Amino acid sequence: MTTSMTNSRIAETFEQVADLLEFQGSNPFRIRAYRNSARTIRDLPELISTILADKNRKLTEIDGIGKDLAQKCEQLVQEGALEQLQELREQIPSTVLDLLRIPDLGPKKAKVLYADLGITTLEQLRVACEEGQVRQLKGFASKTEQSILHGIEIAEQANQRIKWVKADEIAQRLVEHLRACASIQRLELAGSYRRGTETVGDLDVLVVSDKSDEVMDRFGDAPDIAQVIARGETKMSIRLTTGLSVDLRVVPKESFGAALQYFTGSKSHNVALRGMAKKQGLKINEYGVFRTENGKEKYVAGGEETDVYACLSLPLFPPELREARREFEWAAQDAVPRLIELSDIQGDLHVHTTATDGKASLEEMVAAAKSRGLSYLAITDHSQRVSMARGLNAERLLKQWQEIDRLNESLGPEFNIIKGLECDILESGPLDLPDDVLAQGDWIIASIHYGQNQSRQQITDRILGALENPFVSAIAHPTGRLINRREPYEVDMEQVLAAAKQHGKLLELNANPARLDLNDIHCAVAKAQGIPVVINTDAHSESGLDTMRYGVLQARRGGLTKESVANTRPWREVHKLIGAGKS
Ligand code: DGT
Ligand code: CA
Ligand code: CA
Ligand code: ZN
Repeated sequence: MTTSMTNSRIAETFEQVADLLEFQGSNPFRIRAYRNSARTIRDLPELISTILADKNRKLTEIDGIGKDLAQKCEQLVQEGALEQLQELREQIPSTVLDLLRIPDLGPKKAKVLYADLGITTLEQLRVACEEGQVRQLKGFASKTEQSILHGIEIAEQANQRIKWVKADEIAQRLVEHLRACASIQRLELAGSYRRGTETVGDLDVLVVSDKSDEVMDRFGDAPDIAQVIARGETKMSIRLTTGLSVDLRVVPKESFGAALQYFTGSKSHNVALRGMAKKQGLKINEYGVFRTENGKEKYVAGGEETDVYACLSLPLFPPELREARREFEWAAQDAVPRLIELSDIQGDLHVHTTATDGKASLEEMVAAAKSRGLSYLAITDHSQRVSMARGLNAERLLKQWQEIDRLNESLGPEFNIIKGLECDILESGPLDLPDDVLAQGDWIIASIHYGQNQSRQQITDRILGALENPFVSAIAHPTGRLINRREPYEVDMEQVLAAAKQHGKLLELNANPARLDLNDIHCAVAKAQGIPVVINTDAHSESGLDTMRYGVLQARRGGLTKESVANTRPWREVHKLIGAGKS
């Protein structure tokens, strides 16, 4: 029996069956039966699998579940899949399902498009709309063509996972909208968003209310809503015009903690947790923690997340660690790391100014750093190779460093401007400026901007070469990836980490929300090997300094503590740390 077959997965399966049947033009009563049962099952307070496991009970007791559907539930729970759905999928091209994701198109119209114009993909549909073929079909007006074209964009975007930062913007706006609803007693965002993953598939919102209708009305009126995907008693899903979908669940007070735990995930963390619960004779699901006594299930906890974990003698794990990686092992040793926080950061060691491609002057960047409570800032403009950004040659660089010396004198001891440089690692291997120049600075970070398509060996060798240079203190954005836009370049991170360790160098976690390299795994490895990570914004403007929090979030996912991050220390300690790498 597959325990992962939740009610919501059963419901989803029935909905897909209904969609496909409707697409085929099947009997409307049959289709409605699937849709109704999907709704019923989704909102059932008990798990279908629990009822099935009880010999004294039958699924057909549930209103709206006949013999046929009861049998299908059984098959789903036992085999994890439904034969009928697989058969339907074989009969209909899978891309046709993409058509169903277009807001307001629906299976009936999709069927006409397929039958009359042979359309099976979004791209074919776009062409047909643009050529005016669609308006000639029965039931389609030219206005529909316009809205289909718009809908195609939404459907295409719906395929994509969005960057965390974008999800954050949307989530904050949505929360603000929902907060205005007086019927909401508690509200929390769950899912991958809460765990701080690099990209987010959809948002999951959890609400406590005893007026779920009012909450759902408000939710259905969300800013930038494109479509209500489904609305039930306790669950509702919408799609926004950006293509992002948002799931809302309304739960009773006593289930809030359990639901928050469940819907925060990750799935694998939950699976592991359920296994542990079982061993202790407990059952844990989105409604609470239960113990069976005298054949009766007794609610033990569920109001608060802490209580749910406490039932299993576990600590309240920071959401960022809930990936079934090492958190349970740490908990067993009472060694869950105390994760780094934004307020631990004391300085930023990678920013640009108007001398190269920054938007603010040196003085403005310093003032902005001070106003954000930092006590040091390294100015690391680009070196000459980055001609697009008017990179600095030796002469301009040394002039900038003189100016920094002057400014530092006027600033007094509370704030340090660090003479830095982001020195390019040239395509052919060497650094962009000679050692005798680099030697005059305090903080040289090396990075790759050109020749990113070179072989793994070439790129790795370039970085290893930079790590051997006595004047280089860190490698900036070590993999060069841009999330959703550019893959990391080919680089052997194992070798890079080993060389950083050997030469006493630091590795940067770039806080730019599109970069975020090191990734969480790299961070964890760096920590395990004792390589200090430095979290930098790479700010090109004053507000760029505010991206530090994205870097801190990524660091937390990697299990980094205050101690494992270099720029949580005062500059003189960082200076000592890199001094070791220079000798
Ligand atoms: P996403 O949306 O793809 O970025 O990732 P999540 O983690 O937000 O996934 P989502 O939205 O599908 O579900 C939210 C959470 O709900 C997930 O992290 C764990 C929980 N969950 C959903 N479905 C299942 C399931 O079948 N089994 C278990 N154990 N947990 C589930
Ligand atoms: Ca999600
Ligand atoms: Ca979801
Ligand atoms: Zn930079």
